[in-house]
Amino acid sequence: MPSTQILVEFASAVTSGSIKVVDLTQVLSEDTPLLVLPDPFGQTAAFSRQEISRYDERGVAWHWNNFTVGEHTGTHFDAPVHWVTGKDLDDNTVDRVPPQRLVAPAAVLDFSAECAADPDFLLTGAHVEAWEAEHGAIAAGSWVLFRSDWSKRDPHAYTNRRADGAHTPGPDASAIEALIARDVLGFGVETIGTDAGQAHLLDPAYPAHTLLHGAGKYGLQCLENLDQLPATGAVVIAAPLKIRDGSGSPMRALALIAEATDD
Ligand code: 23J
Ligand code: MN
Repeated sequence: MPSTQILVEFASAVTSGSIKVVDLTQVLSEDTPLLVLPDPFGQTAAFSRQEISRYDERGVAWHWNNFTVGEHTGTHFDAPVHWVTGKDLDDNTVDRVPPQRLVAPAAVLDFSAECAADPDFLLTGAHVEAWEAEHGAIAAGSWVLFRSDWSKRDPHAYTNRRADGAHTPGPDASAIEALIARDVLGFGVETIGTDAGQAHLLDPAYPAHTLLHGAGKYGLQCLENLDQLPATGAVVIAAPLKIRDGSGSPMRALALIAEATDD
């Protein structure tokens, strides 16, 4: 049974640094890379801000801004209502994610070497099984985070757009089916979408969005610092803004990890 002692120990471990807090969040700015969909589809808005005052006649002692941003710009959370397959599910919007689900364990699948060798690398169900053979079964209710090291790329190589669209790694349908079979909480990536850049060519098109959201699962995109996380044992805090009926939201995503000790 949990006792108050667990939280006392937890709080002192965070304070002392024996539990480390890793920031998984990109800086959100006018320079944040954007998903670009082909014509004639609508586009997500870049981050922009409008100054209200800066210690001046508009506000002598205070500085503040308004800002504009897409629900799916920068490090963000995808709710099931984002995709047509999740549109009729209960509690499918960001404001209705149960708060208990905003804190969850993470399995980190490192396929960065494969992604370096092939920008169109597709994670499959066989890759998920191979990872489990080494690290153990993925627990129900976990985030599955796909480490591609994409967040280490410069902005041009990050979006990796060519005439035929973006070339970035992602899962195929078999990988997402494996995760749904394990009843994961959702799937998180370093790239702009939970789907690969060429995922419109897969069957079904956009398998991560189509299958995950149809199963009531969540997505996380544009994560950073996954290379600082252990394969298992991290706890992720990923909390979207509580936008009424929102399909997604920029957020601050954090991971808690136990620092290695000598014992
Ligand atoms: C809309 C349409 C296609 C995609 C996306 C959004 C995303 O990646 C997203 O941010 O959810 S692939
Ligand atoms: Mn999204």
